[in-house]
Parts: sequence; C-alpha cells; structure tokens
Amino acid sequence: MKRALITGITGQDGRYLGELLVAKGYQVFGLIRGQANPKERLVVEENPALELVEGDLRDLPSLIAAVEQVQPDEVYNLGAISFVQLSFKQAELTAEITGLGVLRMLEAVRIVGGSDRNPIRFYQASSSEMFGKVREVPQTERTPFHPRSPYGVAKVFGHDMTVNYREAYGLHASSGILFNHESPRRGLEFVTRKITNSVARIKLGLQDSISLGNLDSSRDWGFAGDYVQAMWMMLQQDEPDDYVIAPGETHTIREFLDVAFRLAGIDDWEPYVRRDPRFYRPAEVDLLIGDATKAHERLGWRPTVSFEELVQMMYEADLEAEERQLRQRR
Ligand code: GDR
Repeated sequence: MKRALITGITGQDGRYLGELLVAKGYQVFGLIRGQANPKERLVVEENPALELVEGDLRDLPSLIAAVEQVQPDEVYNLGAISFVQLSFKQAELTAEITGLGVLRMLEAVRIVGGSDRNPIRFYQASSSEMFGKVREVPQTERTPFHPRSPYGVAKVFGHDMTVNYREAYGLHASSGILFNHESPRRGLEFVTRKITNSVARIKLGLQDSISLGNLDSSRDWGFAGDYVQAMWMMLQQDEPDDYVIAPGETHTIREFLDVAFRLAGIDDWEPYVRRDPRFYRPAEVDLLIGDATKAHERLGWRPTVSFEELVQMMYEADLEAEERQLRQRR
C-alpha cells in the first residue's frame, strides 16, 4: 500500500486529492497544526480513511517528525496562505508559509529521504500567479516569472527551491504550475464562489446585491477535481519535471457573472452588482492563459469540465445548500 502525506489537507485541493488517493488504494495522511481547527474534524468526517498527523510549515523539526512518522512514498505540498488579496496585508506571514514553508518541507523530505530504492517523491503546488505581469501569452513552463503580489513572489521562491532541490540533490521533486481551479468546495473569499453563493442567495431572496472589485480581470479557470489528477500523474512519471495545468481559455469576471446570473434566470445583472474599492488589488496580474501542451503530451492530462459546466456545478451546489439551510430554519 502506497503512503501519501498531504499538507493543506483542509483546503479545496487537499480534500479532492485525499479522496482521489484513497480511491487509488493509498494510505493517506493529512498534516494539521493540531490547534483544533474545526475544519480538521470535517475533513475526517468527509473522508474517514484519512489519518491526521501534526506538524506546522513554520516548524522544520515538526515536519521532519511528521515525515519520519508517515514514511510516505509521496508528499504533496499544498499548504499555503493562498488568498492573494490577504498576502498584500500579511506579506511577511505569506513569505514565511507560502515561501519558506516549501523550503522546510523539501528539507524534511531530503533529510528523511526514504529508501534508496524507493525515495520520497515531492509535489509542489506552484501557481499561475508567478507569471503576474505576463511576458508572453499563453504562458508555458518556459515563460519567465514576474509576480505581482507577495503571494506570487513567495510562490516563485517555492518553485525555484523545488527546482533547485531536484537539481542539487536529485530529489524526485515536481512542480505543477496550476492556473485558477474552482469547485463547490472553494472558499467564499475567492471571486468564483463569492459570485455563485451570492447569486444563489439573490435567487432565494436572501440577499439583494453583491460587492465586487475589478470585473475586467480575467482568469483561465478549471475544475479542481481535474487538477488533483494532474498532481498525482506528475508523481507517477519516471522523471520529475514542471507542468503548466490549465484549460487554455480565459474569461473575465463579467463573463462569469453572465453565466451565473443566467442560471438564476436574470439576464441583466448590473442592478445587482456593486463596485467596492476594498476588493481592488494594489497590483493585478495581466492576461493569464495557460498552455498545457506538455501536460497533454507527457501526462495524458485533459480537463473534463468546461467553463459553463463549472459555473453551473458551483451555482447548483450553492443553491441546494442555501435551500437546505432555509428548510432547516423553518
Ligand atoms: P486569484 O483568485 O487571486 O486569481 O488566486 P481570486 O478568485 O481571489 O481573484 C480572481 C480575480 O477576481 C478579481 N476580483 C475579485 N476577487 C475576489 N477574491 N473578490 C472580489 O470581490 C473580486 N472582485 C474582482 C480579482 O481582482 C482577481 O483578478 C487564486 C488563488 O487560489 C491562488 O492561491 C492561486 O494560486 C491562483 O488562483 C492560481
């Protein structure tokens, strides 16, 4: 039985990846800080085969202890401060966890190592935010980085460290440069889920408007369930490498609003959407479009959910959850 250790187990990707690996017959361990975060209980309720192990990305000895305890075949480093907007306000904490946390996890893997015949394989969750003020469109694994937020800067550090450990120590360390990926499990602070949740509440008369920032920014959005497949595929390759993972089409926030409001039977959403300066960012990334040709050719990875299907999946899940809560309150 293969063993996997996942950091960021309570996040959207950690939950999907944990389920995928359990379904593939892995024994799966999720790293938690052990501070009785209610989400920790929820992930085990949702995925009872999951085991939890304590450790903190700020604390190298705890990571070494966790890797020693689990003796994993594969480590997936998904833990991070992942909300770009917050990273402007908490830049140092973001550097500490999203940046230095990667170095600590790599060190733990290098020190514990695994057997010579079966060295530990490492996956780093890199991000399209690293491209920032993009140097070319679309972006590939060879596109130079120009991050536009403390989060993006920290991710570049983690990415470069992963490449360095691969080259310096021969670690089987791969990095997935993942473009935005969403699902009904996305946190409410991210724009997609904020929109689908608000539109469902507007539909049910529970809310009358939604406050947003820049509606003209655009993203290459995909479904998180497809992206965790790509993470696993990368670690099954004989050689470690870096891969861009993206559907390869970009949509504005306005287009996301068009689809979501149309599902609620509303054609003109302008009266429902307010602009709020609080949600604008000091610097914004440019035109993000990923070219995932390498992942198609080498991993055989393909997205299975289209943009419209993704919005529909998220809207319907939010509508159902809000209706359920309404029934319970009555
Ligand atoms: P992003 O995701 O920063 O791309 O990072 P987010 O959904 O937060 O923003 C996407 C775009 O929407 C614009 N926007 C708003 N964003 C939020 N959150 N709230 C608003 O009200 C709002 N109005 C407009 C933003 O300006 C932005 O342009 C995500 C995270 O998951 C990262 O961790 C990950 O690395 C990248 O995707 C790939």
